This record gives sequence, structure tokens and C-alpha cells, in this order.
Amino acid sequence: MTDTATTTTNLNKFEKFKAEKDGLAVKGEIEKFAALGWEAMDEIDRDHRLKWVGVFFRPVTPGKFMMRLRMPNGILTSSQMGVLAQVVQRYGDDGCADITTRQNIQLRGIRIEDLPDIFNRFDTVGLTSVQSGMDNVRNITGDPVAGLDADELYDTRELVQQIQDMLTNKGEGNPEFSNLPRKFNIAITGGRDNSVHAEINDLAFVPAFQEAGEQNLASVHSQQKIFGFNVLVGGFFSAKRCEAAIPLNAWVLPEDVVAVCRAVLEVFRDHGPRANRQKSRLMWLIDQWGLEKFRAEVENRLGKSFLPAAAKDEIDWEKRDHIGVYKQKEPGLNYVGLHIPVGRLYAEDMFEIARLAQVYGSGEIRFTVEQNIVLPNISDSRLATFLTEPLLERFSIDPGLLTRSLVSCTGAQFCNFALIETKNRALAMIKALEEDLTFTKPVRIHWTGCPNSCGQPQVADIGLMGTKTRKNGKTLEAVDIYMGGKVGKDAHLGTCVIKSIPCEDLQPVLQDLLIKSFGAKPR
Ligand code: SRM
Ligand code: SF4
Repeated sequence: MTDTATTTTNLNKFEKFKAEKDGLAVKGEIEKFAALGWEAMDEIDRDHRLKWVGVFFRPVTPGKFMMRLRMPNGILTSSQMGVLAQVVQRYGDDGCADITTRQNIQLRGIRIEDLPDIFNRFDTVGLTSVQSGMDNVRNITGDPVAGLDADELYDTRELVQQIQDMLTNKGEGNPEFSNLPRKFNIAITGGRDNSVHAEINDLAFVPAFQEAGEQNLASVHSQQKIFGFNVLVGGFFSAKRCEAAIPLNAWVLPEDVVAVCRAVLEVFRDHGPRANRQKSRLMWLIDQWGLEKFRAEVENRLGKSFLPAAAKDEIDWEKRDHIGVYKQKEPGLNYVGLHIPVGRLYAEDMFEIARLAQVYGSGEIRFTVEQNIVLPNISDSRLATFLTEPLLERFSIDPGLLTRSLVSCTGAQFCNFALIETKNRALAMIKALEEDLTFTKPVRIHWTGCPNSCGQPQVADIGLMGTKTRKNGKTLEAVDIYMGGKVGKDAHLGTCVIKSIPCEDLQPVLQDLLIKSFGAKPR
């Protein structure tokens, strides 16, 4: 099937177990695993293959699994949220959920014996967790205010759903794309502020117009300016290397986006390097081949040539965080962004969010890549009452200027890669800094527990990446500090500026940076 994985000799451990049994095969074995229990299960099934159905063994909390859903464009209904709340509720103190940096949700405390029931419940409300981990395409991100924003150029919701349906066979699982060389991220943005961080995805579509005359498009389209997307490829973060996506020099019509995703993924699946997992993301294939050959191979799969990229894209706004109350394009309606501290939710919060969406809105709930929630379709007449709801005291529409932009990965509480504790520490640090300083603008601080960069420190104003350091003969939790990440218009990645600050010494260092570089003032 592939250039590099044609024989099973010399394959790395992951390629070997994938060749022996496809990850998706576990879908038919859930009842068996539930009956066996996690301790008696085959270890490869338990630790790896279960991730093909979104179930993650947590070595930090053995027997209490994490489930990663798929939330196309970050959108769910209140009934879906209700089901997710019921699932975590049964685990008492072990049960909670995290909104992720890919506009998605993960559930915690899951026991393997409950999986058959959980999957049945998911089915009743149209939820799926399939192919959300390991060598699969992750949750596909789109504009969190798609269809609500008067200034958007394209409503991404339908396209994101179509891509997910193609990749996952409508949530049932699709063996065509269940053995990629590595994980793969896709984002589509139709707004002006790049709310999805297009530049850090393996494949991204950003809005761009072509002049009808210039590209011989006049025959198919009557308008002068034709809407489509410029295509970016190869963006990724890993412990070894981080790259922003580069232009493929291709412009595609919305109706071709699904086919382009398929073509790129087929090329990646069949030719992507598989020998070394540290060198398997799409950019490594582009390096190996050169962009021209990669582009030609994708065209070959697509069965037609790309038009060259439009000269400029339409990302010309600073990035919005969507926290607060905003008018929708439809008169009389509003969307309200609630700040969810480090994305952490408990069952009672989830029931309450579902209720608020139902009572005040249209029952719809949305997630952002900043791990927050947007409730759309709240009418002018209900808005004032909505704003008096007690939940908004904790999930504020007007948090402090550091708090509102805080992002944090899972960290040591549940993740065995973590070198430091993140979420609780991040919250405590922000509180202390807001007590000591005043701010005139938000400062985006992102915490990530290890160099895998799930908390995206490279896109932050100040990124904090977990590490270990030595001080007075002791090993301590520490951070490397990143700065210079720019999001929205002219997005680019930040770089490491200070290394190995022990977490116990971090507060004065951050205080200094906030004063010198972001105009903060001591109170
Ligand atoms: Fe991630 C692995 C959590 C977004 C790069 N990531 C993991 C694992 C699965 C490791 C593990 O098994 O413990 C973490 C699960 C911990 C847990 O219990 O929650 C984990 N990643 C997360 C989440 C939950 C962070 C968060 O708090 O929001 C995000 C889930 C997104 C989702 O819904 O699918 C998450 N991870 C990201 C991102 C950000 C993004 O996509 O914009 C990145 C960097 C971008 C990228 O992938 O290019 C990211 N995660 C990684 C990597 C490094 C990938 C690589 O090529 O080396 C790993 C390690 C790996 O895959 O081997 C990883
Ligand atoms: Fe775990 Fe590291 Fe990802 Fe944080 S960055 S969730 S610690 S793998």
C-alpha cells in the first residue's frame, strides 16, 4: 500500500500492530472488552487500538479511561450535551469533561464495562467518537460563529460535516482512512479572523477571491469575483519540530474541498513516511518530495489541475475571542460567549449549559479552540434575563483580561506525557497576576505540559511549555517561555525566548514580561 510500509520487517512498533490488526477492528469487540475488564484485555488493544474509537487508556488513572468525541465545527445540541453530562455524572468525583484546543470535548472517569451503554447513548443522539485518536484525522475545526457572523465570507458548517462524514463513513468508521502514517489536522475558515489557527494544521482552507476573468472561471461563474479557498499544507507541532503551514499554491471552490481533503489524505496515506514516528507528519513528506511533486500527486488523485492560489486571502482581522454578547447577522438575535476556565466542566455545569441553550437559545452549543463556549440564537427579548443566570458568575461573559485568554492542555492530572501540572497551576497563576497587575488589553497565555504542544504555546503572546530543571540539587517542574505568537491576520509562530524557569519562580518572571512587553501596571 505505501512506499515505506510494504513489508512488516523493520516497521516501528506502531506500524507493526496496525499491520497486524487495524485499529477500527476494536469497534466490533467492545462488548467483549466490557466483559473482560481492562486488566485482562490485550494491552495493545487497551493502550492503543481503543483510541480508534476515541477511548484512551490513562496510565495516570488506570481503569478510568478518557473518551474523545468528534464535534464537527465545534457544534453540539443540548440533548447531546445532556447525554455527555449523564455519562460523566455516573463517575462522581472521577467524572468531568474538558473542552479541547480543537473545538472538541473529552470525557473522564470512563469505565470499560460501561462502553456498550455509552456508545448506545451516543447513537441515540448522533454523537460519535470514532477515529479521534492515534493515526487518524482529528476533529475538524471551523468558525465558531459560522452562520451567525454578519461579516463571514462562507459558512463552514456544512463543509466540515461533509469532510467528517467522508472520513468516518458518517461516524461508523472508515477503514480507508484508519491507517495514516500519523495524526492529521484539518481546519476550514470562512471568516475574516482565522479563528481556527489555520496555520497550525496539516491541511487548511482559508477564504480567498479570484477574479473571474483571470483564471478562466467566467465560463462557470457569472460573478466578477468568485469565492473559494487558498489551500495551506504541512502545519504541525511536535516535540522535535514545529512548522507553520505553507501555501500549496492552490485555490479551490467550496464544492471541491471534500475531494481535495480526500486526495491529500490518499497521498499522505499511501506515500507518507512511516519509518520514524517523529518524522511522519505531512510536512516530512513535502520535504522529501518538494512542494511541486506533492502538489502534482494531489492533482493526480483529484483528477484535475489546481488553479494557482489567489494573490491574497481575506484574513484581514485580528482574532476575536467571542467572549461576551454579540449581535448575529439575523436581526434580533445574539450569540453569547462564556468563558470556561481552562475548559473544565463537571456534570452539573453541562446539564446547566444544556438547559440555558434550550431555554434561551435554539438548543445549540458551540466550542471555540480557546476551550470556551458560545451559545447562539438568544433573542433580544430574552437576553437580559439570560444575563442574570447564576451560571454566568462562574462562566463569565466579562472575565479579567488575562483570564479571558487563558488556554491550558491537560497536563499531569491525566496525561502521562506531562512534565508538569498545568490547568490548576495556570488558574492560580492568572489569579495572582491579576491581583498584582492591571491590564489594558488581553494577553494570551497558553500552558502546555510537554513539548507535544497540545496547548499551542507557539500561537500565544506568552507560551509556557512544561519541562524539568535542577535547582539546589533537586529536580523541579519548570517551563520554557515562548513569545511572539501572532494569531488572526498575518499569523506566525512564536519561539522560545527563556528556558527552564522553575514553576516556583515563575510569577515574578511573568510579571516582569507583562509589564515590559504588554503594558501591564502594578496595582
Ligand atoms: Fe495533543 C498527544 C491532548 C490538541 C499535539 N494530546 C496527546 C495525548 C493523546 C497524549 C496521551 O495519550 O496522553 C493527550 C491526551 C491527554 C488527555 O488525557 O487529555 C493530548 N491534544 C490534547 C488535547 C486534549 C489538549 C487540550 O487540553 O485541549 C487536545 C485534543 C484535541 C482534540 O480534540 O482532538 C490536543 N495535540 C493537540 C494540538 C493542538 C491542535 O491540534 O491545534 C497539538 C499540536 C498540533 C499538531 O498536532 O500538529 C497536539 N498531541 C500532540 C502530539 C504531538 C504530535 C506529533 O506529531 O508529534 C501528541 C503526541 C503524539 O501524537 O505522539 C499528542
Ligand atoms: Fe499531555 Fe503534553 Fe499534550 Fe499536555 S502537551 S496534553 S502534557 S501530551
